[in-house]
Amino acid sequence: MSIIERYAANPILTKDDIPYPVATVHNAAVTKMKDEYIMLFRSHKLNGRSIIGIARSDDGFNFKPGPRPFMEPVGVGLFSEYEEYGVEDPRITYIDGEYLITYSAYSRHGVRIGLARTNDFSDIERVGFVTEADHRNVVIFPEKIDGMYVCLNRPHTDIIPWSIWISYSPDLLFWGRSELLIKPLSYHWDEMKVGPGAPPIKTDKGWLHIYHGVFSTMDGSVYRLGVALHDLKNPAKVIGVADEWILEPEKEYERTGYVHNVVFSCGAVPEPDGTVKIYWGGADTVMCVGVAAIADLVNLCLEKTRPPK
Ligand code: BMA
Repeated sequence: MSIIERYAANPILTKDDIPYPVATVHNAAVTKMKDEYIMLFRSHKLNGRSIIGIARSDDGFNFKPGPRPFMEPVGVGLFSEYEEYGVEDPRITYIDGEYLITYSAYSRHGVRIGLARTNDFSDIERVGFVTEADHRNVVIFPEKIDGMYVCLNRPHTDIIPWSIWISYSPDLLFWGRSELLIKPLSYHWDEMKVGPGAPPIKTDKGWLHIYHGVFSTMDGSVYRLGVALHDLKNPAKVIGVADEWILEPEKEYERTGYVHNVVFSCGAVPEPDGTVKIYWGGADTVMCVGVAAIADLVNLCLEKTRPPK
């Protein structure tokens, strides 16, 4: 039996549900605003560049998309220069009464991370860029720790396999004190690269972090999901990284599509009953959801571990 139970009616959102022309619906951030689930999903437009749409749900499974895109590259100022090729893979963190949205901004200068904020998912304010080029997958912790904002991120480098780092900020704009926490492990399912997935979830045993890992095969790359647990007071301390993946492309909607053999998560919603709804893009084409017991994921990090780096 799988540690994540796939929702029987997956995929939960596809291009056919969207009232404007898109080729894909994937890699969505999901959060709860009062009793409503809000999903920000990535779509390829028909020119191959990405935008972000919004969908809402009462139960976390049945989502109704909004009539128009939520975020598109803006045409003015610094943002126009750095978002020219599209906005991708959002993450949402609710902290101090507002929702922070991090996203990958692509341009002729590479990929970097933009930060936006909203109180209500109708008005959105772009705050700034929080990295230079060659960073993706920034997830912000839902609490400040010792007065600092904390994030996990993933710089690109030719020197080592792409790894998960931690950084701190007093004001959300300036980030530093960076340290490498989790590296791909040779001859392992995540040996090619790892990257933060969903923003970390607070549990009594530590911060639970769902990440993605990539393995290269003769048939292309396979994207899977894994879990790690970070110390509550000092998240730079990795308590355990599970040796086994928690989800791999198995279903047709994960194995075939825009990019084959991909499950990629940007969001998970913990529920009061001790479960977590995990959202993932299938084959960069559709959105899917599954449910896991938080305790099972935590135990996997504690009981079957591999070295973090
Ligand atoms: C990564 C990113 C993700 C995508 C994945 C699989 O490099 O581009 O957005 O889901 O590849 O194609």
